[in-house]
Amino acid sequence: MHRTPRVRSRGRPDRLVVVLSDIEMGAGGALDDFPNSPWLGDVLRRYLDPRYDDVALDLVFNGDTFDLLKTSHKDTWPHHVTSDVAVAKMSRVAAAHPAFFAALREVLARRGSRAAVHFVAGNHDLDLFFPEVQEVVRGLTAKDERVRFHGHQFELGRAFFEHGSQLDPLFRVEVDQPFLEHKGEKILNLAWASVALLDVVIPLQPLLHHHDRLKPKKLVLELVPEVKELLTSLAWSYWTRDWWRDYFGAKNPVKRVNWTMLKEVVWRFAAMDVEVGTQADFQRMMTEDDRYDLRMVGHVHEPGWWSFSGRRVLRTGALRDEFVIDADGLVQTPVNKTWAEVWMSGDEVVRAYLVDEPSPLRPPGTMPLSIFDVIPGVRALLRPDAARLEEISAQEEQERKEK
Ligand SMILES: [Mn+2]
Repeated sequence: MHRTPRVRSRGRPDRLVVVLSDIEMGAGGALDDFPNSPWLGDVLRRYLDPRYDDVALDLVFNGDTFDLLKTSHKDTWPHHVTSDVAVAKMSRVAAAHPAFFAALREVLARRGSRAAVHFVAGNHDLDLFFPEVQEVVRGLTAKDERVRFHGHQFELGRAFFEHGSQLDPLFRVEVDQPFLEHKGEKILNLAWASVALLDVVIPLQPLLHHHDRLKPKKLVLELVPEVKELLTSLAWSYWTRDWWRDYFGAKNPVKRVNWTMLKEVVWRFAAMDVEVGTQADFQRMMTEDDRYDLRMVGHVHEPGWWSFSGRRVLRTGALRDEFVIDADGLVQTPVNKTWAEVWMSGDEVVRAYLVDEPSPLRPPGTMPLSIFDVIPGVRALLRPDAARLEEISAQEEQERKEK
């Protein structure tokens, strides 16, 4: 095909795309990883400033906006998520975050057709695939085409948006099959790792919710080894339940789950640095594919920037609350919040960058002052043979390596 040579130009921006990920709004209280939706509402309202008046505004919530995975339903964490269960969880989260929805309504009302809100599903809010859940969100924002649900990914011109969990082997789900049929009901097709988390780790939330917010993970486990012991023993007793392997064996014969994989999932919650398991090959993506000048991802809760010949991957950090502890575990420093601003002109990405801001403090009484307060609670749950189980699993791993 003959193509005319030309120089592609990037004109004056006519669109601002604001990208936020991993907000993980929960159902309120101490267990909620993001109790600051009034702060988020203020951030969103900044884009009502007159200096943005002559560009279109797109707010992109790039996955894990709502922490529906960790939101309980009737005091349990069901892994058969029907639309009724999903709607009930979504309604609980919405009730705890009126300021978020009020800000979206205000932005949409004041900007009219020159604003759009995009939701990408992440591994914590796959429930957004249910049309019934989308209706709940539309009911709180706008019941028109300005509020869009894109599933796992979407593109605006030469910019591509995805949460990032589909790049993570542990949390990848079937792209074309968000639902399963189970006993005549439509249920969410969760990744096996999510099911394992629901069964093993998430029920520990009342005890360990705050430790899930601490970084670096390895240091947390060195300082509070009882947590590692507890997770290992719970994972092991889960693993040795035969029905579990039967269930997943039948459902997914290709990807066999083994003990090491299960342990990785469980530890990732509290014991591993997320990067270890989830480093996607952004460099290769940019080298091999010239369709996009910008790819936006989130998911691993660590802001990042990769580039290759004018193409870029930007990774937004978590907006949910996280804390860095010092070497003695006595000082907790809130991690800054990062999101992205992308300026576009038609299909072209003109410029893109990360915004970095100090985190607001959690409301009084919603976090422990000391990370060591949990030790008696964790000890009470420890099985006496936990140390022995740790030995067995170390042995098993050794044998596997020698094979
Ligand atoms: Mn995620």
